[in-house]
Amino acid sequence: MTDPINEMLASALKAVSSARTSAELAEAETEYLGRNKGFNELKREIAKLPKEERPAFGAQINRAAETLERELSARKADLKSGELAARVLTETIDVTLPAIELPLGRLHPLTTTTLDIKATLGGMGFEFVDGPELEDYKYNFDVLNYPEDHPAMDEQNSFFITPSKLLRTQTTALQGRVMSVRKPPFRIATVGRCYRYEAVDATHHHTFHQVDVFMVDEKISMADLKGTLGVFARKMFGGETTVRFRPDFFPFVEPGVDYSISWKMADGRIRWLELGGAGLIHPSILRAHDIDTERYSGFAFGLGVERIHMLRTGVNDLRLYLDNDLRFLEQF
Ligand code: FA5
Repeated sequence: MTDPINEMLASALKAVSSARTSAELAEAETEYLGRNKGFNELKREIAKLPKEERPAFGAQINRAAETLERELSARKADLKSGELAARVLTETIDVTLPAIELPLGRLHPLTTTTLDIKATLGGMGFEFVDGPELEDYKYNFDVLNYPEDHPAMDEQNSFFITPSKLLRTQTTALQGRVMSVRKPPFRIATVGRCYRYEAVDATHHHTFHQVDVFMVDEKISMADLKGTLGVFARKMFGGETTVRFRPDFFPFVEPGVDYSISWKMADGRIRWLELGGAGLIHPSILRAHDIDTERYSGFAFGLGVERIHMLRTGVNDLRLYLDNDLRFLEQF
């Protein structure tokens, strides 16, 4: 009497042992263990058998299929390691070939300047807070005491997105945001991108970066402002730098000043270079945020990040920072 199960197992094992590649082995596996094929096809015969013979027949099929699976996986491992060894022999790498040189990136000069600013002011106890570049008119102008149509706004023609939303023209816009959620004392600094609708030239861009620094505490005076600016300037520009104030107007400070730093030129002469604006925070701004002006006062100063880098390195055109010309960027 023929034994279909053992016959199938015998031919399956033969196919397994004679398979010479993983692909041939996979074919044999499908042939004998695939759905509706080989042993699975044989299982359909169970239903045709007398009831009492069915369990034994089923069990025999399962045992045969298990035997085949064991052989298959052993042969699979054999073939794989053989194929790997063959690949290792045929695929050689010439390690003496020159490598493909990958260009190495570096930080943008404005990024390194920003990191320097952060390290310096952070070390002086200022906490960095970010404000949105798409700012509310309210924070950019209203709460900073700009009356509508005030001439001070002419210098800060803005890119409006809606009548009440604009690209911020100054990082000073953060002041109102901070004061609406914090109570003094606080020392805050922020640095980021600003935008103005400008006629672009070597010292003005439509897109540039500013730092703003402000603190509110008891008994803050112009002396604190000058002392803080002096420490900041010496850390950023060197040990002998001094700071000079001249009266200026910004609607959010009283008194307001612009400040310059002394710059020793190659021939030893001192030049004064203007850096930015500063002053004592206008009491009306503090009052608008329920800060008791009998007890608290504050200072604020702001400056351009590009200007800092230009002074330190002698770059004479700030448009270069946004040109993304590697010949410029690779110098830093
Ligand atoms: C202001 O923006 C005030 N918010 C500064 C301030 C802060 C005053 C706190 C008082 C208290 P001003 O418009 O001068 O001031 O700009 C400050 C600095 O930002 C400038 O000195 C300059 O370095 C830089 N800056 C302004 N506009 C541009 C521009 N279009 N392109 C490049 N840098 C600019």
